[in-house]
Amino acid sequence: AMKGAIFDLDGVIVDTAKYHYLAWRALANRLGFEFTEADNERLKGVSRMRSLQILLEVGGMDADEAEREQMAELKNKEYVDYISRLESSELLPGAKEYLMFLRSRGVRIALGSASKNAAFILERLGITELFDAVVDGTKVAKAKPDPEVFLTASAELGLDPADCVVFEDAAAGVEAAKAAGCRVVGIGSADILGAADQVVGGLDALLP
Ligand code: G16
Ligand code: MG
Repeated sequence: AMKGAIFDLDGVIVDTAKYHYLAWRALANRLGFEFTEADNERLKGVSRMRSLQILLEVGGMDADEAEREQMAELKNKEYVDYISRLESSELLPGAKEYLMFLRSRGVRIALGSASKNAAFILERLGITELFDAVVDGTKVAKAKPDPEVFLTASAELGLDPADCVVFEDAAAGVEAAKAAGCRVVGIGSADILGAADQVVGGLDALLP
């Protein structure tokens, strides 16, 4: 039975991908090239510095460490401007309801996100109190598909990974969860999330 539930943030609880996209596109334009929504698909679930590396590849650009740090900081400033205006109406359908449903059943709940802005986003959405543990990009060293984020989240819940279910929208996240020994529910399309144990369109589909 499911004793713990570990949720990815972007694409599972809230659609912050559109704000990541706007901020990355602004950076690309400033650097003198286009960055499309199709290009942005490659950044989902991927860490900030790895995202920048992909973006620079798209633009056929090279940058040294110091320049990359500066670019990432610029992008993040713009992204934080967007998410400062985030409202609870932007929660994905069924997200808050499903978290509350699981809590009512005694399931322990963790966040397992790559984002360094996760705690701030949970605050903006007013759902911080629904989580027993928050594991995000500030706490883990190795990005998904490495299992670290989900192993840490299970440990913080005091549970065995085998007793935890992970909810993920990115292929790298599904891979990470399987590697951690968790069950995985993919959120999105089975074409991309075929490695998951089950795939649903959104958390609303899991409500009783
Ligand atoms: C999210 C997004 C990624 C983003 C990453 C890091 O991950 O899906 O696109 O690059 O966080 O975000 P930040 O720049 O805020 O640290 P997740 O794991 O919540 O899907
Ligand atoms: Mg995600």
